[in-house]
Amino acid sequence: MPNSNYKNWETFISRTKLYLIIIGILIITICILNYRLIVPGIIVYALIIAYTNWTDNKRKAELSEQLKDLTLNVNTTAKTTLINSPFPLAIVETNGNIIWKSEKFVTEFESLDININEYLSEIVKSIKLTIENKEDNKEKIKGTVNTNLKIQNKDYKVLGSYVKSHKHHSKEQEYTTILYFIEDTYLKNLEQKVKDFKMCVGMIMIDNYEEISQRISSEIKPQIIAKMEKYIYDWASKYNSLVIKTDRDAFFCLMEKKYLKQAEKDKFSILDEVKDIDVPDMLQPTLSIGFSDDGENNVEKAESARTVIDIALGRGGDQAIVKMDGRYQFFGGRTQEVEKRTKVKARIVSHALRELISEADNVILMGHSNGDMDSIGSSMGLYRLIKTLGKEAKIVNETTGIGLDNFLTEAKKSEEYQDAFVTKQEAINSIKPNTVLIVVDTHKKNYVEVPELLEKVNKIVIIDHHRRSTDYIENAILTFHEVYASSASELVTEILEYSQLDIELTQIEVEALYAGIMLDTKNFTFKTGVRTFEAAAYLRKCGLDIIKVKKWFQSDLQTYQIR
Ligand SMILES: [Mn+2]
Repeated sequence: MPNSNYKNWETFISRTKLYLIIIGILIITICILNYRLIVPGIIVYALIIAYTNWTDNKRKAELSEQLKDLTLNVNTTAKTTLINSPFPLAIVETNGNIIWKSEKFVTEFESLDININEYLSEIVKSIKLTIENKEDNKEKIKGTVNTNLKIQNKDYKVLGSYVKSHKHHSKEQEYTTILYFIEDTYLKNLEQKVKDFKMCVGMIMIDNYEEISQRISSEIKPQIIAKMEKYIYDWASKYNSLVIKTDRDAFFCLMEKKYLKQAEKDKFSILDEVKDIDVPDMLQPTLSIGFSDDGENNVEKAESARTVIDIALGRGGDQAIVKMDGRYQFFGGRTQEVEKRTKVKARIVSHALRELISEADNVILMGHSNGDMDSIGSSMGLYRLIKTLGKEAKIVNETTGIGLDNFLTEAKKSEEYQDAFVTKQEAINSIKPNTVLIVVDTHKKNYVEVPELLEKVNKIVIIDHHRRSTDYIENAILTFHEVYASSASELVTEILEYSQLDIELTQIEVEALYAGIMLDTKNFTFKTGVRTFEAAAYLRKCGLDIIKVKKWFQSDLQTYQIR
C-alpha cells in the first residue's frame, strides 16, 4: 500500500508541474499580445504557485500521517497477536536464554509438575546441532524447527524458525527463535486408535480333525468336537473378536490389532488349552492359526492369512503364525509331527504336473546347492517322467555334497546321463519362452543350486518335504510340499506311481530314488511313514536291486551317521 501511494504522489507532482508550465506559457502569450497585462499576469501566476505549494505540503503531511498510522497498527497487531496468541509461545536463544514466554505458555506449562526449561533446552540443543551441521556445509543459516514433544499426557508439535540475533559484544554467533507449541493430542490419539483398531484376518484349523473323527466312537464324537469349538469361540470372545466356522475343521476370524497383540502377549494360550481336551486313544487335538494384517482391504488380508496358515501347516501344525507390520511371529509348535497326508494330493499333483510338462518347450530340474542323493534321485525320477512325455529335460548340477561323486560317475556311464547333467550357464542358455523349472528337495529361494533361474523362468514347480520357512519361492505355479513325507524321492516316486503312464525307470534311476529315500530316512529309521514303505515297494516292483544300492552307499551311510 505505501508503495502504490508513493507512485500516485509522483504522478500528481509531475502533473501539477505540467499544468504550471502550460499556465506559464499561456500568461506569457497573453502578455506579448497585451503589455498592460504583464503585471496582473505575474501576480496571478505567483498566486497559483503559492496555492499549489500549500496544497502540496498539506497532502504530504496527510500521507505521512497515514503511513505512520499504518505501521503503528501493524506493529501493535503483531505484538498483541504474539502476546495473546492462542498457542503457547516462547522466544529462546541458542545460548539457552529464554527471552520471553507468552501468557498461554505460562498457564499451560508452568502450573504442571514438570520443568519446562528442560524440554526447551532439549529443543535448543537439537537446533544447535542442525546449525553446526549447516555451518559445515556453508549453507545460509536460516532454518525451521519442526519436532514432536510429549509433555505429560499431551502431544505437541513444536514449530518455529530461527534467525541470527544481532549482538556485537559476543563473539559466538547466537540465534533466536520463536517456538510455537501446537497441541495435537487429539490427532495423535486418533492415529493410535486407527492403528489399534486395524482389522486383522485370521484362519484357525483343527489339525487332526479327520483322524479324531475317524478314530473315536460316534457316541462321544459330537461332545468332543463341541468342546473343541467351544474353546475356539471362548478364546475369540476373550479378545472381542468374531469367529465363524467355515468348514468342519476350519474357522475364519476377524480380530482388531490391539487384541491380536494381547493374544500374542498371551502366547496364544489356546494352543495348549485345546490339548487338555480328553480324547481317547492318546489322540491330542491341535490347532493351526494364521493371522495377517497385510493388505489394503480385508480381501487382501484374507489372502495373506491363507498363506500364513499354509506356512503353519507346512511347519507341522500346532502353532500360530502372525504376520504383522511385515514381520512373521511364531508361537507354539511343540508336539510331534503327525502324518496327515492323503493320496489324493499326490494324484492331483501328478496329473497337473503331466499337463504342465506336456505344454512346455523343455524342462529344467534343479535341486539345492551341494546336492545330495535325495535331490539328485528325485531329479532323475522326474527326468524319466519328462522323457516319457517326449520332452527335453536337463538337470542343473554344479556342486555336490559328500560322497555323491561315486554315484554321478556311475550315472554318467550311460550315454543319456552324460548329456542330462548341465552346468549353470548351459541351463540358462537352454531357457525358452515356455520352459518349466522344477525345484526339488528345497523350497528356499536362496538355497537352490542356481537362484538366477528362478527369475528367468516363469513356470516354477516345487516338490519338497522340508519344514516351511519364510524364504519360500513365492511365484510357483504348482507346489507339492509335504512335510510329513520322508524325502523328495518319496514324493517323486508317488508322482510316478500315479501318473497313469507306462514309465520304464532305468536301473540307475530306480536306485537313485531308493538311495534318496534311504539317506533321508537314515536307512528307514527317521521320519519313515507307511507311505515311505509304499514308495519303496513300488521301486522294488520296478526292478530295484537293494543289495547293489546298499553296497554303493555303505560308506556314505557311515559318513552320514557320523555326521
Ligand atoms: Mn531331502
